[in-house]
Amino acid sequence: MKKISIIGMPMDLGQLRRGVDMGPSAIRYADIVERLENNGFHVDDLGDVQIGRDRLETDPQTGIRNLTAVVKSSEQLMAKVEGVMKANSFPLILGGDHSIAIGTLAGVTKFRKRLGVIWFDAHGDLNTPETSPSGNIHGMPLAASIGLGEKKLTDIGGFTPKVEPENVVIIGARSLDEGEKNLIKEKGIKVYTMHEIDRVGMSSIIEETIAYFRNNGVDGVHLSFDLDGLDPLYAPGVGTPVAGGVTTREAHLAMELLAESQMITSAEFVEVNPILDERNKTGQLAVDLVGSLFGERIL
Ligand code: 4U7
Ligand code: MN
Ligand code: MN
Ligand code: MN
Repeated sequence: MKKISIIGMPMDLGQLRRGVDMGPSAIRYADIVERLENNGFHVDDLGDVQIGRDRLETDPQTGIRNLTAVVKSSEQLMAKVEGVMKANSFPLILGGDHSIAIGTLAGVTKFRKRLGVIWFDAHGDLNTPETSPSGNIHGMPLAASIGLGEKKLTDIGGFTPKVEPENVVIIGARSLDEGEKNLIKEKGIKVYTMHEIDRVGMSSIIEETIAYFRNNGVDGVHLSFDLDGLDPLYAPGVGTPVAGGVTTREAHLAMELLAESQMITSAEFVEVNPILDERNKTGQLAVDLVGSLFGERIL
């Protein structure tokens, strides 16, 4: 039987809104374990990574917030993910803000030479301390993972980069900072903005993404799913909502096609903030999408 290991990462240090540390609880409350068991998986919930609470630091040189605590917590997540990978189980990480992806990818890429990454998000998360308008690390994890920005973030686990820019596909983008736009062009990162989703449809985009990864010869694909990729109508419980996003059905279709491809080898669902949510709508949607990613079908 296929095994899935759930790791809760209740980190809120990558941004300024409290409450995203309750994301893992909200997702568990929506019965993620039962949902996956009903799909025929053996599920191990490994509990939460302990997060240091020293959140008041802003580096005067770089403007980065809570760097020390984020680095420490990311190393712990990396170690847990490594353990799961070693046991040949599927790592499913529940956030927490998107800064957790730095630790997830550090753990996953100890076992992958050429990892593909799908970054489902309204944002690019490609800021470096130089380009960041906020100093918030949750806007930097994709940059850090391709080796750009603060060394303490890029070098977690003792190696960098974790992922090559040509093996990254961003889906759902509609809020990119100037520095991020420049980086996307400079590094040739594949981005499907909302414009492309509207024009050609989600199914073509996922099919193209799958073909792109196959052609690149990746040895696994990580899905980093920021709930703010969805329109705030469907996912109101996020810290940085942007109007004009992906619909619930488009997101399900994406998950269903990825399930069919059997390409996804690790995943994380991030930025669920139950304090900002409406009766756990966003936590429930995360679990519904996990269901589709792991093979649930309407009929
Ligand atoms: B998330 C932002 F400036 N780009 O860097 C920044 F608009 O993980 C937002 O995608 C980042 O939710 C959003 O602070 C990070 C801002
Ligand atoms: Mn994000
Ligand atoms: Mn986002
Ligand atoms: Mn956000």
